[in-house]
Amino acid sequence: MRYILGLDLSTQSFSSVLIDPDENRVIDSESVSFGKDLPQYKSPNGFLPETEDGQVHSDPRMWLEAFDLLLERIRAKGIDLGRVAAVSGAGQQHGSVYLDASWFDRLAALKPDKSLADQIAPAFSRTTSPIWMDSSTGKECAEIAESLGGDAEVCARSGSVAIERFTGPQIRAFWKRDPDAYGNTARIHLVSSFIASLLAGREAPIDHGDGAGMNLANIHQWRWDDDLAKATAPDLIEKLPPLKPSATVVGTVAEYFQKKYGFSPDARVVAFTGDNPSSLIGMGAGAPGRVVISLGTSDTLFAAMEDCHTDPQGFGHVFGNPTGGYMSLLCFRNGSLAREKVRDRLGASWDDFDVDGLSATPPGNNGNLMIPFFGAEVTPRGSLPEPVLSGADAFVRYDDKPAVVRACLEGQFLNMWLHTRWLAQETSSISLTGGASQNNGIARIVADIFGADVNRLAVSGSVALGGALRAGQAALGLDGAELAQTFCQPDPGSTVRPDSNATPVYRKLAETFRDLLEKSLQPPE
Ligand code: ADP
Ligand code: XUL
Repeated sequence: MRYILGLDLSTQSFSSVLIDPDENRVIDSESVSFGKDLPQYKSPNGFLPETEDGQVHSDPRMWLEAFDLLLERIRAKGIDLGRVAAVSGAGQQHGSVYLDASWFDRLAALKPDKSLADQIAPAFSRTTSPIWMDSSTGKECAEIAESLGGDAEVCARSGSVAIERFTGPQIRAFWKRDPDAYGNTARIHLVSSFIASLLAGREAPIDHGDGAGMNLANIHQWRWDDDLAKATAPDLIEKLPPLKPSATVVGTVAEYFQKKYGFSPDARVVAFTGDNPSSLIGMGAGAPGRVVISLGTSDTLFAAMEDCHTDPQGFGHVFGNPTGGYMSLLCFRNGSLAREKVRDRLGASWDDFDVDGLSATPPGNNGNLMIPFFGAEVTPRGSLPEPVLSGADAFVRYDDKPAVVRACLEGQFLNMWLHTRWLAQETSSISLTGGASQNNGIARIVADIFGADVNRLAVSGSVALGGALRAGQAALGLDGAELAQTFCQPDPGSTVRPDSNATPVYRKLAETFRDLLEKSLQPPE
């Protein structure tokens, strides 16, 4: 009997899924919540409080502690991790980890009688890690673009214009803010390649899926771009691990994990990727056709691309598809956390966002509209100190709960619909994933706004599942299409079909929403 393990180090949690590819079963799912399980890091949503200039960081020791805790929980359930034949996984995209020269020796000499955090933390040349929510690097983006001759050139090479949360601009900001600590940095990993390195006890590469989220890779030749690297920070390429295909086998599971958690010395580690590219595979959307909307901490929309084309407005991205070729991605920073803020401000519950709660108001919300951004947004790029509400007096005062709930959701998904037109991709069916995807009210609004069937998969946790499926393919030679057929089937009872009366209402409302957005949005902080 052999198992495959998939891991997911996302914004708010570190999760796992264990599958048996021969019996076609999910054996176990486990999760460590940073906020609930590791409160000592004072990061209720997985990150430290945002600074006034828009910096958002996480403590990488928290990730290490969560890694040990996650594996300990699986082991404590009596699951035999010695059966794991292959492992892969994903990290939240763009986040970066900064290590001094001692990292290489520490990595090779991990001892099972001590924790990962105790052994690795002394190697951090930057004690906190900037994550994807950081919007503090507008100046650095402009400098990188200028040095390349404009946004269009950065986008043509890297698949995206220079973007605040992308790793290159973040590295440049670090170099400018603390040149000594940058000089003391021997290796910069992404969250994904950092975890893969630990697991293998040796340096793991950055894969094409996550590497494209850095504004540093040439996505046509799949190599670090000299000009982009020079425009970012001195001597940068030597501080980066190599850029490799997502299917690269890094090695076998390190002795630390064998001794501590019972892994076999033969278990193979496949390069990790970003959470969105991993979810593409976990949703069975590796080949063009299925559009995925992920409703995690951020909301994202992504799909495998038939041809590599970029967003003329500069909000969307092209990443490597872990199965080869390319994928598109749009990220909306005001996802679940914005829904939670609206919910809490109204004293509401998720039931108010579900089908029954929404039944009190009609599609189009009697003209009540909301731009539901709290602070910075990335699609479109800009900022609002508070959401903008336009409509009836009681609504604008937050006194009409059902109307505010509907306006929040309609605003989020009208914004998503408007900014995904450049993909020019048929969306006859959409697969939803992420924490909020279980909410049928949200699924209904997505179906009606996009005019497409919406389904959910039978297996939840598509990011970790994507890791397991990729590991099965790359390390065990299993057939990707067969794995997807088995593990990525839509749950037949979950399909929500669009209401043909509602979609035309939303097409018209999208124009009004766009006007309000253009009038209201302020430049990035
Ligand atoms: P991430 O992978 O980014 O850490 P998840 O995909 O686990 O995030 O999603 C977590 C989010 O899901 C929570 O922040 C919460 O707001 C949201 N969520 C959970 N249940 C519901 C629900 N029934 N309706 C709406 N949102 C929900
Ligand atoms: C994608 C993005 C987020 C993170 C965290 O560009 O910034 O979706 O990957 O989930």
